[in-house]
Amino acid sequence: MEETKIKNLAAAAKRIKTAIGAGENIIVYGDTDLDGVCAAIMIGEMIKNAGGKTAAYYFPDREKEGYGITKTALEKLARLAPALLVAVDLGIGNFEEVKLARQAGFSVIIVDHHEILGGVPEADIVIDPKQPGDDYPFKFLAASGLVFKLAEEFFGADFCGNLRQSFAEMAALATIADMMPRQDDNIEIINEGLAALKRSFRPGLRAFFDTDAFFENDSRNFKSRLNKIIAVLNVRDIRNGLPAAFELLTTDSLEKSKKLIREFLEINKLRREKINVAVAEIETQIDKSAPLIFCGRRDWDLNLLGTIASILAINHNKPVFVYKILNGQVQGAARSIDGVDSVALMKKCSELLITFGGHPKASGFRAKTENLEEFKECLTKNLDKS
Ligand SMILES: [Mn+2]
Repeated sequence: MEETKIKNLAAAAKRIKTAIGAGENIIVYGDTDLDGVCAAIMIGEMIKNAGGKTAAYYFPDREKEGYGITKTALEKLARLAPALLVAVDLGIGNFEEVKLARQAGFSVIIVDHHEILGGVPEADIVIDPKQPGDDYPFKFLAASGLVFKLAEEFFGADFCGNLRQSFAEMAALATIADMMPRQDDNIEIINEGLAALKRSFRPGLRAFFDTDAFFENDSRNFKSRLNKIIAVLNVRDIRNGLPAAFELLTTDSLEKSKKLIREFLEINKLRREKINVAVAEIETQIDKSAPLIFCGRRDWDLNLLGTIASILAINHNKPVFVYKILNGQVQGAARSIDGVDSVALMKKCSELLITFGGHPKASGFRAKTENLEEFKECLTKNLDKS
């Protein structure tokens, strides 16, 4: 019997090869978190290794344009159409934007691992193990894990040696950073990737081990070192349209890598201070009798909301919804606890939201400010029921 494969993996590999062969413009579109960045890098390296070229990388600035495939992005990328747009670690909730993209002349491949919201967008090819009709037994690969599987399909027997190692290390880092369950395929990816990471050829990773000061206060334990690397790579700053981690993981200069790492350590220190201030501020105002924590501010940094929510969810063992107030809208992050699926919960209140999506324990949303009170009530009411 033939082994069950992730749905559309073969179709996507073939479509990308066709695009390379025909010299089509290929755009790699990724989320700005480490999973999105690693997945995008792997797609780019896949194209390069097959003799092709990536016409553009695009990472939406969550602060300015929101999460996912955005209208702003499509306007900026329109000059490249017709083109193949490969979206990684996002897209599964972008019903309208995918339609617009195709009208504008883009072929769209979505490689995502987030929860399916009632259906999938009308893209040319959708890979998401959670979509209907996907019989692959393991459903919890990171987006980078999916791209690793796609690379296996794409390269076939040529996927070995240094090439395979350089993909495995990315997939492992992303799987850990995205906090995917350490089961089945993920264990294999993590084991293979971490072994590769220790002798990485990538200057951006080598530099961590070559920067004497980097691990100085940590134990020599590889796990704690790894967590420190991931914390640094998770710096979400976007410069010149590219996430900081993308710059580090793709540079060919060891010197530049070391300089970037020192910069990221500084940024991280400031981040941590801001997070502590925000958490302390929220904790003074928590209604202890409420089944959830729900609050927002205008001056919070959007990139920090997920971490703030995670800390609060752990400290108080309640689902947490925190948001930044923008103009007439809010953008927020949700973190949940065992037994409460934040995506399913928001689905029950979806008429009050502009958009939402993610994983049961880690998700995001956008809403009009005028609907916030009602959204909170709806969440509370449905939580009480469950
Ligand atoms: Mn992800």
